[in-house]
Amino acid sequence: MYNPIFEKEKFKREVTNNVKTLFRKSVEEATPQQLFQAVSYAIKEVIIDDWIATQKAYNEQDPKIVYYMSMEFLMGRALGNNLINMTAYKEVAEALDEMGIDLNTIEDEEPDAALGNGGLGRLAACFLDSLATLGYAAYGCGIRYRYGMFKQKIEDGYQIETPDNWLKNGNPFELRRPEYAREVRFGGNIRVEYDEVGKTHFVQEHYESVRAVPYDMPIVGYNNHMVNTLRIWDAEPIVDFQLDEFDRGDYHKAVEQENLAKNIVEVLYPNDNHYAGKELRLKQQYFFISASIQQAVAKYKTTHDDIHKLPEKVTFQMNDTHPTVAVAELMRILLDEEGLGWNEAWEITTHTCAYTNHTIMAEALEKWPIDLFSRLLPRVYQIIQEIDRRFVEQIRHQYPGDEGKVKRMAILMDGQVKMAHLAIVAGYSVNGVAALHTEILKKQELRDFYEMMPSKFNNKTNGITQRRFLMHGNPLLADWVTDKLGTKDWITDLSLMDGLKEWADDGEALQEFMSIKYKNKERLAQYILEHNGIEIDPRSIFDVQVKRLHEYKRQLLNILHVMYLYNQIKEHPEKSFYPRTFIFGAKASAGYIRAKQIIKLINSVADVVNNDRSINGKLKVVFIEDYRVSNAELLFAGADVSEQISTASKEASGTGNMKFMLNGAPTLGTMDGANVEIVQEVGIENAFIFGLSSDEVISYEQNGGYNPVDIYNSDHEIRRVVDQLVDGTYGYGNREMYRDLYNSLLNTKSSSRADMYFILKDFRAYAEAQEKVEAAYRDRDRWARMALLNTASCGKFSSDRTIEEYVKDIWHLDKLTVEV
Ligand code: B1H
Repeated sequence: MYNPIFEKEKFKREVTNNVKTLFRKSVEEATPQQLFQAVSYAIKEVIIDDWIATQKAYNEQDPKIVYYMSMEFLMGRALGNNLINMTAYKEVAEALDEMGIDLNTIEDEEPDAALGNGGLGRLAACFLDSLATLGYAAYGCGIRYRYGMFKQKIEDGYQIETPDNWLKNGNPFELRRPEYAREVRFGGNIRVEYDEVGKTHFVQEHYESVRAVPYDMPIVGYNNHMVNTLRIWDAEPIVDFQLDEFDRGDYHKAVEQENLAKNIVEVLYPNDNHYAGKELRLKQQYFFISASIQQAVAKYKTTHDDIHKLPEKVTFQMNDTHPTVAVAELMRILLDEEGLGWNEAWEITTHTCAYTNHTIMAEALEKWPIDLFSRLLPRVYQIIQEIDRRFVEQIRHQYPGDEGKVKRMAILMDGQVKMAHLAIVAGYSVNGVAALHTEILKKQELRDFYEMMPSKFNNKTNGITQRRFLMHGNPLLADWVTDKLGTKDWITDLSLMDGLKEWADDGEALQEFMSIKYKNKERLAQYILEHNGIEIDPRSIFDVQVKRLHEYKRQLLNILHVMYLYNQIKEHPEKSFYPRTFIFGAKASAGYIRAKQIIKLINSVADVVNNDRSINGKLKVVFIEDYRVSNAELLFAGADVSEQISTASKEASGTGNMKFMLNGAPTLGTMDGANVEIVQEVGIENAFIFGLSSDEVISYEQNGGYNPVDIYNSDHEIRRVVDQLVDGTYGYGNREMYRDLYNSLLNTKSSSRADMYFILKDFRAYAEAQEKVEAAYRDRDRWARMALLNTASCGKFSSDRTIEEYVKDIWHLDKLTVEV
């Protein structure tokens, strides 16, 4: 216990006092929500001291800073995580217990900060945790959405979206920083002026602007007094003073500006792996980027006078293409505000910005229509035109006569601004997020760019933080690991997990390991009973697929297989069948109709199967409502099997796969994304791998697909399952309900290609892999060994390792120490 506030009695007094001053109540009278607030403010008190000390260390040690630019930070809840990282969790739980307060209940009062969709946003959150823990100076830069990822309700089997009013009760951990507000300008036109010495000036006029006001959230490092900052921007209208000179007194414009401010940060776009080409989305992007870059440059200038040396102290990491306008915004500031010439500005920019690619899904590629882009960001667009002009010249110089290259590589082409091309041309680093993904980028998607600038390309396999996903999510296993390793050092050095392999053949240790799993399964079963009203048996195999709903992730393959198993059980009641519980959790983007049909199908199958008494509860299907970071922690801890069954080549990395592995659930998956590396670490005998390889998928795709009808015709069990989509079995007699899903599998006319994601092609292999799961699970010792070896082999997948690689190969940051 390092801080006097956790002198138990003092802390208790603090909580009591907070309840009193905030709510005029006593602890006994306060609601759980009020207690959550009171406790959080008491914790924030302590954090603030370290936060100040960290800022002081920044000022004194002048480290290089990484600005992690991201439209998404999927933070989840802060209270428990902060306590873990302050190494005060158990002490605080104890102190509260003495006051008659249950910490778990209090934690459940905190809304998830769901400022992200899925893997990409959660990765950003894990990275911040690791940066602070490892002692690197970093800011997360993003948007303070008024509404985060929507809340999912399931009504009659259908997904219903309701707004996520996460700020309703206020956010005790955030700090409003109006002193750092910035102005961000949109639209209007650019007037060119020449001054007395003949220098050109670009003056934006008739623009609309908003005031960007930062809110800071503390990012507590583990046991090191380091507190970094997640800076998320809110928008406020500039009403009274700053209408530009042409528009002063224009009431209409004032109202418009007020609306702009209100709309811009209103809501997170709920699309995962899909680009929403909406004007408002582009406004969001420029809004937070302009504010963040202005801020970063201003901060640099308070202590440095040579702007040319910016890259020595500042680096901007662009989390996918969403923040790529940063490139042009930095150029604008250097050219127009710092008065630099093009070449020196370009030199600085191309040593400051770096880009991470997170997907090869074509529908996720950001391409903005030029007319929209140039209307909204006229000066930024001019700069991009010049970047493009020079780049095309370079292509022509390097590949004379090859206009194909120009067409494929230009930033501006066919009336569009291609954000990935801009990011690659201006970035000093381009990285993929798993080995296979990076290879596919180099050989396929970005091949031309790789050929032209090979040294920019590198891989950084994703990782996850063990502080949240083991220590907080699975305290029983965390304590067991500490006990077995004889040290807590794995908390900041996950490679030490390797030492658990020593116990892989120790009967007693295996039993302990499995009894912890069993307790976590009971905890999960309890959650499911409370939230779904479904009773599940913790002795059954918990087979879990939780992730965003997307066709390429193939939840449809999973549920079709459940339908197949159900047929088997009905037809062969005499055959022994190990009881199984299939657990799904997934949000579908609001406009993604087919994804929503799959959710409905899963719920229909659940309805039929769970209510069929003739199968004696051998099979249960559960759809977890509102899958999110907080309930994910329970799901990883309680899973036996980790479903990672994307069509090979489509999942750039996956990070859920790593969270399951850490918690001792073997992977049932394809050779896709980071699964490949998981198998490398744990050994193929400790995973269940099936299906087409990425090379096979890509080769089919290049030849126009494959014919699923052959499989449908030749495999009657598959045919039966597919037919059940349209024979009323799961449509409550309605044969049309799943017609579109049926067509998507078989009918070339329904979509571009029949069975685009090779579901029928991989079905048999998947069913066989599932049989192997069952066989392996029946052998309790074998399974325990396998599960333990998964936990023991997960060392590589800590985001600490990932961040150290970013630091060494890309960012070159200095380590900081915080003295208190
Ligand atoms: C990932 C996205 C994504 N890749 C566009 N791409 C979005 C793309 O709102 N948008 O426009 C939102 C998200 N998300 C995920 O990133 C990959 O699918 C995972 O495989 C990967 O693990 C994760 C982190 O790298």
